[in-house]
Amino acid sequence: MEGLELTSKIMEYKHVSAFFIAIFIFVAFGFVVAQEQDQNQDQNPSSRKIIVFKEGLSDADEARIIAGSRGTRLGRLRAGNLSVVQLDKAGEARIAKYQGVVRVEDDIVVDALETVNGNVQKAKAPIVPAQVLPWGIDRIDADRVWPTSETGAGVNVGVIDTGISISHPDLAANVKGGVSEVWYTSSYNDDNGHGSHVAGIIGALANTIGAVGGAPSVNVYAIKALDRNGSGYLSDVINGIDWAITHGMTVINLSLGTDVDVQSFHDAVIRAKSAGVIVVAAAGNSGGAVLYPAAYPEAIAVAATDISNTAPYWSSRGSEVDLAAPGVNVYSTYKGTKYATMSGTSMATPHVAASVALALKSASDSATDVLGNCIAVYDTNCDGAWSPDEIQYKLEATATDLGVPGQDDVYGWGLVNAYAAMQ
Ligand SMILES: [Ca+2]
Ligand SMILES: [Ca+2]
Ligand SMILES: [Ca+2]
Repeated sequence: MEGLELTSKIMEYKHVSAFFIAIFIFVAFGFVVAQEQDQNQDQNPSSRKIIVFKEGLSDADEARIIAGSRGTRLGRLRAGNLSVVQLDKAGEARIAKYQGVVRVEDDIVVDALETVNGNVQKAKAPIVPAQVLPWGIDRIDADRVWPTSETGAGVNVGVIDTGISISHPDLAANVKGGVSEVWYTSSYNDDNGHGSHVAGIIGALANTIGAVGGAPSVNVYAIKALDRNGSGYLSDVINGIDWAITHGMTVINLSLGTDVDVQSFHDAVIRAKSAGVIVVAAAGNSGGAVLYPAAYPEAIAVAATDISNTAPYWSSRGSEVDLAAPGVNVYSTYKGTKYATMSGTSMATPHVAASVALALKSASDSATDVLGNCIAVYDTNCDGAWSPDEIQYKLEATATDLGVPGQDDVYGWGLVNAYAAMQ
């Protein structure tokens, strides 16, 4: 019995120590598990997704799918079947399995495309400089169009950007409206400067001060989709494109881009072109591949040139480049009442947008042969109106060829010429 008792005491002792060892292992293992979970959470943060629902899905069904994926809807886009939803990795996998979900895409960040060497006037007391003809406007021969009394009046150009200064004496009269798609403000006033610079290249006023745009009587609309740092969510840019479609824009200027190809972005550009909106976009400043949306075939992709008609090393290149335009040391309006000299394919793009605005006012070359067939070179359906394809072809056919003869990866069809496009 004693032996047994002893054994039992040893057993008891063993039990106790096993108990403590077990607790130790449990605690230690639990700590490791907790650490792993933390790491997983760091690796799988919840992120913004664009959810493309099936057309015609009810609000209740969409809400049920989002709730079932433990997501949070941050907003529904103007294209009603698109929503921005905050999801973690598990939710992302779950939502993609619903039959009512067509696609799950990243709500990536897109950037304004000015280069870093912008020379921004920082004068506190706004000086009012006498009007100069910026070299780029001179180079595309926009100034030769104005005496024919074509200055872009009545053409609506949407600038999808950081907003436009509503207080600028060289812009305000042409800014006819707009919208903010960014989360922190309902004002389309420019809190960065990039959008005002782009807007001025298109439509700064022909008066006695500052700069003058390529189409100085155009109607400019501020579609704010980029924030004060010049970046924005793709969902806001898509919303801006859809605003442009439903608010009568004829041209949209996209001096922004990303190297990520997102189907919903492409679809928005396709929607715009199908609605008759001419989409002009910056090729990019990497010197490498053309960015999106410029790389989409439905957009006019614009590369940059300098004062000696040479593309800077940073102007992106590829078969998608359609046209070149001045984009180095471009003087234009800026935030508040300022002016700035900036560089980038961001600056080249609005030179083309202005040329489009002028060319839209050119007369149709509609003509028929004796059999009644349309033989127009530009108005190829002889309907007396300009479609996006017709205008693009007209600008390309009348551009000044640069670089390798004919279309090339650096200059596309060449340097845009607004005056030649009017003939
Ligand atoms: Ca002016
Ligand atoms: Ca036509
Ligand atoms: Ca060429």
